[in-house]
Amino acid sequence: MHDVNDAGFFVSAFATCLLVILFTLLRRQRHKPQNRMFLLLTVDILLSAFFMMVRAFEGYHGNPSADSFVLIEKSRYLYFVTHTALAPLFCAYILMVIGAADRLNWPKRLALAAPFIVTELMVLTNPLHHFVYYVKPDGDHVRGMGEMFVYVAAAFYMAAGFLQLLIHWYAMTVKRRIAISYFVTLTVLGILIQLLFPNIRIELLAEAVGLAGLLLSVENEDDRIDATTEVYNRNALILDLDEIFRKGMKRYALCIRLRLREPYLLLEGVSASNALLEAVSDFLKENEVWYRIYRVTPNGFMILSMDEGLLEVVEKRMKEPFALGATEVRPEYRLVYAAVQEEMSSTGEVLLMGDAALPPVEEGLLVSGERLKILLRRAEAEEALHRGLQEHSFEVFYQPVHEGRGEKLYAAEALIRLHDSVLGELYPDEFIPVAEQNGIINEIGAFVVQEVCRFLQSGVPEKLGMHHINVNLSVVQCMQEDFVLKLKEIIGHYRIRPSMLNFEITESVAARDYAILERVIREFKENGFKFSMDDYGTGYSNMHSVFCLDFDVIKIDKSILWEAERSERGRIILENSVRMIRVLKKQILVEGVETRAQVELLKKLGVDYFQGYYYSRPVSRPDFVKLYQERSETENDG
Ligand code: G
Ligand code: G
Ligand code: MN
Repeated sequence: MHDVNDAGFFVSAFATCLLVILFTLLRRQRHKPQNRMFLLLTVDILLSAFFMMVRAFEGYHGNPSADSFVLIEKSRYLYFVTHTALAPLFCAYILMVIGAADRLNWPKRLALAAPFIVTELMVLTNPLHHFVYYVKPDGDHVRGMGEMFVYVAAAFYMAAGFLQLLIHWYAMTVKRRIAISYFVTLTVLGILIQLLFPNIRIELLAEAVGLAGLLLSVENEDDRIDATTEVYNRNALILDLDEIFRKGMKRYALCIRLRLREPYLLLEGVSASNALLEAVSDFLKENEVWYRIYRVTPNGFMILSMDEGLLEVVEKRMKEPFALGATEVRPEYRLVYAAVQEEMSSTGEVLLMGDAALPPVEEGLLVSGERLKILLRRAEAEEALHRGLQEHSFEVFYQPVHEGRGEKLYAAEALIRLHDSVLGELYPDEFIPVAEQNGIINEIGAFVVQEVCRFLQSGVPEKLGMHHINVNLSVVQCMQEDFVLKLKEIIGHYRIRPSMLNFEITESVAARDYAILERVIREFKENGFKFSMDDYGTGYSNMHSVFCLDFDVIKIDKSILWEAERSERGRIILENSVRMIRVLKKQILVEGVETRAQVELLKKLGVDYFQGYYYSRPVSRPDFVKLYQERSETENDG
């Protein structure tokens, strides 16, 4: 019935499967369901080949003994058992490769598996009912009705897999198309040849070789895998997201953004950050059943899932420490969570969940819902900042400061504006915090100082009687290396005296970065620059910095002035603030002055300088110059 040629086919199929299994196991990435299904499929073909091999060898011994007869029968039975699973496994594998499996809920999965379960049970119990096949005492194999069912089920799964392939054809990379076509063609050819020439038992070998092709291409995702953490890389995320949006698939996206603190890195060495990334990705892989993990940034993972419950699992785990060797580490992290079709409308937006500057930590570890909009708006602002630098659409506006006595022009505050070609007018309240986070603040700062220097160099400010121009500084800027030196270089280039510049630093940040600030202010003062404390009375009132830092001027925030007009309590606060600052022998500027009544009130209190819409809004340099030249002309006329 079988000759040794058959055994040759089976041995080859067996050896090929063994090779495929070996390489699959040797590859490091094998945690994904798709890889496990591939392994299962290969093992199934390997076993089929093995049982056929045993049958062929035993059958070749000429007159089989009773023992070998039993062995042949057992192999035949086991071959049936394993071979029945082949088409369903192939179908399941295809569904996983194209990502269709994720979309099936459990009832649907069960329905799809039903024909397999029924036929497999039928084959398994065949010794009881001989419905599938029957072996006559002389060894002849008699086909039963059941075998028809097995074939029909197999045809159903092959057709289903094939259909899904055609539907998803254009979503696959060319490499995948070629590999899968190769596998399908070989399998179909193998079956056909075996049907037409029953002596050439080539089907299993064809399938095994096809599998080897799949291993080399589909299963080998080196170009999609991140080498350190062995999850998908950013490129894979972009391709997958493109498909998700093209097809309108429903997904939840969760981004875990780790912050690897500097002191920690210095302490543990750079490899510690990799170890932490691996520990976090290991946890994610543990839970990877129906979701995919990507490394979207050097310190960020993105998870795409069908399952909303994912957020809860990750939130809970991230509160626990991660073990790195003998030490336990609690990484700082933030989570960004969104429903992909409802809240995110493009691949670019989802990527922003990993890339965009986040709102401050104080507002919570999780960014989702309404706050996603803030995130997206911040990201738009960030793009506008880059555009602004390229298209030169930043402009410095000036708002006058007047003397308390005589109300003459005393100085001006430089305030940055961004005329964006896409979003229109942008104000520093919105973009300065973003610029501080991504470092663009340093370029903006340099631009402002240069513009102010140009204005000063023109000689017009001095002619108008101005003593200096106020420039806002954020603490982030002060932290630049050689900051004071760089500033001196710039003003030296324009031949400006340092005392023509007065830097404003906001009070609320002064508390946190006190040590840095103290040093920078000392350096500034040593070099002849002036200093103001901005926004006094907002946020944290840091008495220590008011007393000890060497400010020339304290700027009382507009909210204090406005509250003084509204309530008795507000008036007491303003009066006592002014008195305290006078005792400290610092000069006082009040901003937000909008009415004559406010001017009179502040004059009575003995405030040194006024700034506000009462005198002028912040305006462009030409408008500012025009305004004061006109004013001095009318004064001269009168
Ligand atoms: O002009 P406006 O009220 O929009 O300014 C809001 C805030 O933005 C100001 O209080 C000021 O602190 C900040 N700001 C304006 N211009 C600059 C600038 O050039 N550099 C920095 N660091 N901050 C600025
Ligand atoms: O950082 P600082 O508080 O110095 O910034 C001053 C900001 O306050 C400017 O951007 C300016 O637009 C705003 N401002 C200045 N004077 C007035 C005023 O009289 N009324 C109001 N509403 N805002 C003002
Ligand atoms: Mn200011």
